[in-house]
Amino acid sequence: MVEIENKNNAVLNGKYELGRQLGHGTFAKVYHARDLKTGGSVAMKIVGKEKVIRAGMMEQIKREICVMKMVRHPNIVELHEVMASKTKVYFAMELVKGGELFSKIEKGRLREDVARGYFQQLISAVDFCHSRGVYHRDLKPENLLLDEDGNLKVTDFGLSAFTDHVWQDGLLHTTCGTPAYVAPEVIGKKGYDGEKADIWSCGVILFVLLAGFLPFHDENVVAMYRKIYRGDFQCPPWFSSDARRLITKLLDPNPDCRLTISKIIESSWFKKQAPKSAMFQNPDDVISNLKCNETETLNAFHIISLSEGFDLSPLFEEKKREEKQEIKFATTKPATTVVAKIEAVAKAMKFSIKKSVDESSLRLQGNEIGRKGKLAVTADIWSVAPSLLVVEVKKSSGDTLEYKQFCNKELRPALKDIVWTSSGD
Ligand code: ISQ
Repeated sequence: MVEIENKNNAVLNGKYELGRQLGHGTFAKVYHARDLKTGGSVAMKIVGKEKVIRAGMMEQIKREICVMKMVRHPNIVELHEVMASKTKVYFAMELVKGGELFSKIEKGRLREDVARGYFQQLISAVDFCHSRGVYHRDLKPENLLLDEDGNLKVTDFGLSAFTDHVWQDGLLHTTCGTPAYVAPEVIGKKGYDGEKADIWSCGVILFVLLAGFLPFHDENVVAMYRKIYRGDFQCPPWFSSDARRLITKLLDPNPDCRLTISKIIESSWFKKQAPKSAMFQNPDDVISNLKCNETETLNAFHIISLSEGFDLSPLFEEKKREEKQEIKFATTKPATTVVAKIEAVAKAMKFSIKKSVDESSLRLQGNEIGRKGKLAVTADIWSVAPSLLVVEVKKSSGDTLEYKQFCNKELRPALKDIVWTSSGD
């Protein structure tokens, strides 16, 4: 095999013509390549050989690569061929053209149904590989790609020895700077079960899809490790109770108590039908990114501010709240009263209503086609203290002006009586 040093149009093994670079990690680079015989395109991953020695793992990794060369699954990037020179290993893989799933998250968290669609595809891929004795051990955003139809494709299954985490000297080096997706027992290096470690990473991925930020984060890496070890994270208020329950069981620091794949598949959150839209890239999939201080659970400051009535958020949030066009208020009334009030408005306006099973979320949709299609509005209700609920109403589709009119003329007057104010006005 002739050594290739990143030269465009260089021919590899007389078979693949290398093109432009698609991406890179610290040790691996991925290039576009053309199969000279078929004319087809592939993604060529090139890894330096000296980086891949992982104590005691080589035989298993070789076996896993053999399996990956033989199997096909719609949510797994196909491994066509593995070649090696004296110093490098070359993986010819299916070319996936839709980019990384996580470039979507940079724009904002995903709607719960859209996140579910991706998570179902992720679990399908993970289950398929696990049932064949192949583990990923390094599931993270860079490994989740989208094809042209918006389907999820997991890459690097069975290639954990070729990733950026290198164990050569017995220590875990996370050269990409964050162990954010790595299970506590992997960090602890006590010897771990690849299946359980992958499930943990799936839990982190699901959290990020739904939240738009990491469950375990700290500027200080030691503090982040501590949070991972303790399973110390908080779900933001917009997570449904089913999603919360599932994530809490996935991010159990004790691998023996962590949910198995069959239990994930049985869970009520997972089982809900994925809508067609989950399969397509659609700007409505993304809920605008919120800054860190807004994404946290409400603090005393927020509650005091809410106690002044409609929409009086802390000063530093005022502009953003105006931009988001949301209604947010606190109420001491029970959730059934809030739901009944919102339902009454929807019925009077001939809007259709969909409620989550636990009635913590309502989606109202107008039946008239407005300037930007039908107006759809979501109301989320959650408890912040005993007998204190927060209600958040947002436009999910349609025209902003029509939404504002709906809020000001219909919704606000109907909710006025249940808004809690500390002054009692
Ligand atoms: C396939 N297609 C595009 C990019 C890729 C990156 C890594 C692995 C496989 C890939």
